[in-house]
Formats: sequence, C-alpha cells, structure tokens
Amino acid sequence: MNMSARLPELIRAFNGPMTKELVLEPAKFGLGSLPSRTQPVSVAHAVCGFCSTGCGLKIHLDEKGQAINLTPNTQYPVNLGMACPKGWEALTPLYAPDRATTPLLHGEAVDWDTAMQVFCRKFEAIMDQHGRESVAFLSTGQIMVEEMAFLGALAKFGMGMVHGDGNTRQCMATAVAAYKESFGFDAPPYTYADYEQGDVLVFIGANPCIAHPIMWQRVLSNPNQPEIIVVDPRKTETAMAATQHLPILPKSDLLLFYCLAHWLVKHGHVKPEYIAAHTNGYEGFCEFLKDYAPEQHYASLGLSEQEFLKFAETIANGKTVSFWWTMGVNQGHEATRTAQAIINIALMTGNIGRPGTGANSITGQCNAMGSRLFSNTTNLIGGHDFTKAEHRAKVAQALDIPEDRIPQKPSLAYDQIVQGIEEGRIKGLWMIATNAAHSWIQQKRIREVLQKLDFFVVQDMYATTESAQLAHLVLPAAGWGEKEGTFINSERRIGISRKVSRAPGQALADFHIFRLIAEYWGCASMFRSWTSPEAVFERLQQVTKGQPCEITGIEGYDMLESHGGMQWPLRPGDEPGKERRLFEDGKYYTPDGRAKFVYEAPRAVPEPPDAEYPLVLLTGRGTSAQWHTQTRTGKSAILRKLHPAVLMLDIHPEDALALKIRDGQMVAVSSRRASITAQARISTTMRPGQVFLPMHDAQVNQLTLSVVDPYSRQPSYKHCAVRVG
Ligand SMILES: Nc1nc2c(c(=O)[nH]1)N[C@H]1C(S)=C(S)[C@@H](COP(=O)(O)OP(=O)(O)OC[C@H]3O[C@@H](n4cnc5c(=O)[nH]c(N)nc54)[C@H](O)[C@@H]3O)O[C@H]1N2
Ligand SMILES: Nc1nc2c(c(=O)[nH]1)N[C@H]1C(S)=C(S)[C@@H](COP(=O)(O)OP(=O)(O)OC[C@H]3O[C@@H](n4cnc5c(=O)[nH]c(N)nc54)[C@H](O)[C@@H]3O)O[C@H]1N2
Ligand code: SF4
Ligand SMILES: [Mo]
Repeated sequence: MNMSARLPELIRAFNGPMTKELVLEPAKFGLGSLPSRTQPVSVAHAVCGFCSTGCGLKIHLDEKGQAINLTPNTQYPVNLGMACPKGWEALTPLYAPDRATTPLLHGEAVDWDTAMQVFCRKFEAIMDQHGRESVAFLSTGQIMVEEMAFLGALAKFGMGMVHGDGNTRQCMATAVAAYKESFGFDAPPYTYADYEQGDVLVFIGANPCIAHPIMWQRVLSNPNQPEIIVVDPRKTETAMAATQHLPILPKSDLLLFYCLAHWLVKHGHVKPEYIAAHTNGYEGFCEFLKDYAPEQHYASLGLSEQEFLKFAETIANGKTVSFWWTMGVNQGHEATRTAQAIINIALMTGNIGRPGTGANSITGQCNAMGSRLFSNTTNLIGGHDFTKAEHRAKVAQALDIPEDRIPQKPSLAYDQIVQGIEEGRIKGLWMIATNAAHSWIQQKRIREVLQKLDFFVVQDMYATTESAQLAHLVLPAAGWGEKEGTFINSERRIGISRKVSRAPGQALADFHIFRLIAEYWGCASMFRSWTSPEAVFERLQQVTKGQPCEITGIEGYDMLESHGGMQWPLRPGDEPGKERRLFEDGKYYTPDGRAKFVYEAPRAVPEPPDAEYPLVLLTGRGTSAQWHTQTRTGKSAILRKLHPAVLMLDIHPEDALALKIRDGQMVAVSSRRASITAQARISTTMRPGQVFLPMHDAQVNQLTLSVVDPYSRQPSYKHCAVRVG
C-alpha cells in the first residue's frame, strides 16, 4: 500500500473535529461569572490527568466543542466538587508554546510519512541484525488505558518486541510485587469511603496533603474524630495535621512493623479466628518475630519508648484501622518486604475487608492502575502471566491475535533495560509519556546510557523535555483533554475522559500514533477492530473475564459516564453504583484462597552516611502545584507562583549551625555521583542528619544512587549519603 498517499487522509481522520457526543448537557454552573470571554454552551466530563485521586472535572465548552474553562464536578463520587491547583489549571499546559507540533528527526521538522518510515526502518534494521531482544519500549501511567494496551500489544504482538516496561516501575512495582505474593493478585482493596469510615488511619511514607490533596479532603470528612498517625522521617504537612507523628529514621519501616507485630502478638491484640480462617504462614511469622522485641530496637528506629507504645496501643485499640502507604515505602532497598510487613499487620489484626480498614497502597499517576493491569509490560494484558500457556491462549482468543505472537517470558525490568543498553545488548528504545532523563535514578548514568542508543524515539507532548532533547526522533503527542479514553484511579475506579480541545499542529493522540505505526509496520490487520478507544475498551473487557479485575459488567463508555466511573470488579449482574471493597468475604486470590504472611530480616541500607558524606538525602514531592519533571505544571504561571522559584534544600537548624549555613544561602549538595546547587531552607521539619530535596528539579536525580529492591526492582529514590556546604 502506498502509505504516503493515504497519509493526509489518515491524519485528518485521526485529528479531526471533536465529536458531537461531547456535548452532553447544557452548561450549568454554580460558581458565578467565569473569567473567560466566551460564554460556555455545553459541558463535557473528564477525569483529571495528573494524580491517581482521579477527580471528576466538568469542562466548559464553546459552540465548537472547544474547552474554555473547567470546574470540579460536584456529582463525581471521588472529589465531590473539589480539585487541587493542578486540576484547576489542567487546561493551561495544553497551550504552552513549546508543544511538539511536528515530528522532529535529529531536531528538524519532518512530516509524519518520513517519521513513520524512519521509525519502522530503524527498529526493523536493529531487530533484523540483533534479534527481537535488542529493542525495548518504556511506557507510562499517564496515557489512557486503551492507549497503553494498544502500545503494549503493538510493540510486543505486532512489532515482535520482548522487552517493555514503564515509569510505574519507579512508582508502583513494589505494591504490585507485595500484593501478588501476599494476596495472589495485584489488588489494592479499598474504596475512598474507607478514609471517612475508620477510627484509626495510619499513613506510612505518604504525604497526601501535597501528593493527593483531594484524598486528604476525604480524610478530613471523617466524622469519627479519628487518630491519624503519620510515619515519615520528616514532619510533613500531613504529619503536622496528624494526631501522631512517628519521625522514624529513614528506611527503618520494616523494623518498625516487625516490632509492632511482636508487640501485638505479645499483648494478645491479634484476631486468631481471622488468622486461622483466612491466612497461611502465621506460625512461622510468630517464630520469626522473636528477634523483634521493640525495647531492643528503639535506637535503630529513632523513636522513644513512649512514641512507640502510643503508636502500638492506638492500633491495638482501634476498631477499624486502615494502613495507607506510598513512596516512602515503595521506593526503598527492602521495599517489597516493607509493604508486606504492613499487609501482615492488617491481616493479623483482622483490619481488612471491613469499612474503614485495609492494607492500602495509594497509587501515583492518573492511570498507574491502568498500567499495572493493561500495559502488557510486566503482566500479560489483563493481569495475566506471560509464562502461562493457558493465559496466552486466553488473551490471544479475546484479542483475536495469533497465540504465537505472545512472548513466553516477561519483559526485563526498567533497570535491566537500562543495563542492557549500557552493555550494548539493547540498541533501540521507544519512550512514551515519561521523562527518564530527569526522573530516573542516578541521572548521569541514564543520560550516558540513552546517548549510546543507535535509535532513540521519544513520544511526548513537548519537544523540550530532557529526554526529547536526547532523542533521534520525537513524535508529537496530543495530551489529556485532546483525546478520549479511560483512567483507573487508586480505588480501582475506571473513569472516562473526553476530547475537549484540538491538539496543536500535526500532534496526534497516542492512540492514533499507534494506529499509524501499525499501518507502516505492516501489522494493521492484527488491530483491524481497534478503530476507536471504545472499541479497544470492549476488547479489554473480554480479556478480563474470570480475572479478579473482571469488568465485563460495564456496558460502554456511556455507563461509565453516567455512574461517575466504576470500580473493578464489575461482572454482569453486579450492582453498578455499589462501592466495592475487596476481601469482604475473607477470600483472597491465592490458589487456596488464603492470604500469606511474607517476611524477611531487614538489611542495612546500601549507602549509609559516613564521615565524608554525613547526611541522608530524602527526596519526594515539593508542593501540590508541581508535577514530577514539570513539563506540564511548569507551563502554568499560576502554578509557578505556588512553589519556590529555586531548588530548596530543607536542613535542620543543628546541621545548618554546624556547617555555618545561613537560611537562604546557596549551598553545594554533593553525593558520590555529582554535586548540585540549592538554596538552604533551615527547617525543624527535618531531623538532624537528614536533608530533603523535591524531585521536580532536574538536578536532584544526579545525586541519587542506583539501587533497586530485589523483588520489585523499584529504585530506592529516598536514601543516599550526601554532604552539604
Ligand atoms: N503535587 C504532586 N502530587 C503528586 C505527584 C507530583 O509529582 N506532584 N506525583 C504523584 C505520584 S506519581 C506519586 S507516586 C505520588 C507520591 O506520593 P507520596 O509518596 O506521598 O510522595 P513523596 O513525597 O514522594 O513521598 C512521601 C514521603 O515519604 C517520606 N519518606 C522518605 N523516606 C522514607 C522512609 O524511609 N520511611 C517513611 N516512612 N517515609 C519516608 C518522605 O519524607 C515523603 O514525605 O504522588 C502523586 N501526586
Ligand atoms: N528523586 C526522585 N525521583 C523520582 C521520584 C522521587 O520520589 N524522587 N518519584 C518517581 C515516581 S513515583 C515517578 S511516577 C516518576 C515520574 O517520572 P516521569 O514519568 O518521567 O515524569 P513526568 O514529568 O510525569 O513525565 C511524563 C512525560 O509524559 C509527557 N506526557 C504527558 N501526557 C502525555 C500524553 O498524553 N502523551 C504523551 N505521549 N506524553 C505525555 C509529559 O510531557 C512528560 O514529559 O518519577 C520518579 N522519580
Ligand atoms: S487531587 Fe489529583 S486528580 Fe484531583 S485535581 Fe488534584 S491532581 Fe487532579
Ligand atoms: Mo509515581
């Protein structure tokens, strides 16, 4: 087929006018006059494309169906009319001047035909010469479910790649590994109502005031005057709002939860009936706990006896206790076992499967959960296993693709792909909606590695990202709001987001870029029925049949829209609006239906502070106005006003005094990898011996050390040794 002849037609079709269906209801606003000059005539629904809270937004449209403003949706069951600054500013990044508007080959604008021919020729040549394992893709938790499934299917089944991972490795891999082993499936069990229903809420390595502000609003709606405990080395915004703060020493969480388990067993605060009926491995766990008498470990935890006992007693006395963890747990050298230590506590105290309980991992990106289930990276699409013949057969049938196109082994993990490039085994890389040259650990190394590639493609909304600047080929992508599809939020709610703005120039929705590649690669016949996001969604529903994440009960996008999204599982006949909490029947997804106690002795941190590098560097989110590598939020003048203009290093007054550092002084922060500059902010939110940098500045990951948890292969971003001054 002569592709270049068909191309204008294809692009027109892909980037065409917005559909009438978008105009869903007459405009109704309760917020007085709107700042925009044009009066909105209708409203479309979207789920926010930043964090995993998944707030519902109403997008105000002009008569052409173009977005002119937005307000949070008061009817949406997640946010009930609230949004954080990023949600309110969600449209602004779409109009940034540095949007990628044409494909760029070595920095020069080219048309899509040229870009597609180069893309296919280069990847084909590498694969012909070096085999299928010599190329890889890196996907994301920030494109639609239908898009990530298309990408995973196209790359692996269509193009024949074996390796593909995503930025969810930096983020959720630990929770995935922990849940799979403990529960038999990657299944965060909660619903947001649990924030409102418990009497004790424990946040471990999580700072929702900044990172999940609207989840935090749900906590504030809890009428039970709950005890809120924050386990975090820093006195974060969340810790300040809590009733108890446990400022443990960094990476002592595993020890803390073993000490807690020991204390609960010793004082009879466990639920023997629950343990006997629904779990395996408890006896061995009790035996293992002998070494964890709390009184022997207070110094290693950095806690006083009083702090520990208050914490333990609060949990023991709670009727409904929930445990919420995020990156302070997932990003560590023994992260998977730490997550499982939290799960163990919920199991032994019977705090699971009831309102206001649970061992609950909060996800990060808007579609991190979609990526876990449908990206076809670590798992075969739909939470299946590449190594199982029956799973391959089932997926092949549901997707109508030849079974022999499905790789029989899982992909290399992100860090192994990086290593593969470093060692010259991987020569071609396609990176979609992630900015590794800023966000990956130990940045100098990743930048050197990316520059070794024979062919490096970046598909992004902006041509200016740190990664796009290193790419041979940049493919311009439409962003949130410029395309349609679904996201899955932290409480497993599948929500729909509509197209409310036209992408600039030649930029195309990722969905259509994948269709174009399928055409040029010559595998379009495999995806003949993958014509629209909704058509793909229907296919994916079929794939989930019989899985814990089954969603065959959803009757199309309209049903999702009218119910304010739906939580998985939803099987035919299930009541659609009902809130879904997992494990209410005490049945887990393991072969015998029992959850498993998993445990292992704590290990020393890989890079402890020493005389030369005496401080521990913690990293994380800075403000609710900043999103990761700032490619989107950095484009909003309003959001820029809500965070410091320079990189701030938080340091305790004692350390500052010893180093003769004044507040506001520019200082060098050095690790064994690099030295960067930041402005000192003297703050008692830190403990002596620890400093904090937000991850949003591109310099920060120059300092971090490439260490991963052995089970999840998630990087340990939150611990390395540095010196200041
Ligand atoms: N504004 C904003 N919101 C976001 C994001 C964003 O970039 N900006 N990103 C989203 C994404 S993808 C994610 S994954 C989430 C992340 O959400 P969070 O995990 O809540 O955010 P972080 O700040 O990375 O880390 C949380 C806390 O872990 C603490 N910590 C560090 N080391 C340890 C330790 O050893 N033990 C314990 N217990 N705590 C420790 C840090 O001090 C920090 O306060 O946020 C999501 N929401
Ligand atoms: N030091 C330190 N480093 C960290 C962390 C930490 O706590 N500390 N946290 C880690 C975590 S949890 C995460 S999740 C990662 C995040 O790291 P990244 O994924 O690298 O961060 P983002 O800035 O969100 O990058 C997303 C990219 O996708 C582009 N994009 C947005 N929407 C679309 C779209 O629809 N289509 C396409 N094609 N592109 C799009 C954006 O412009 C941006 O370049 O960072 C990790 N890095
Ligand atoms: S809390 Fe998260 S989902 Fe809600 S508006 Fe803010 S960034 Fe968007
Ligand atoms: Mo994340």
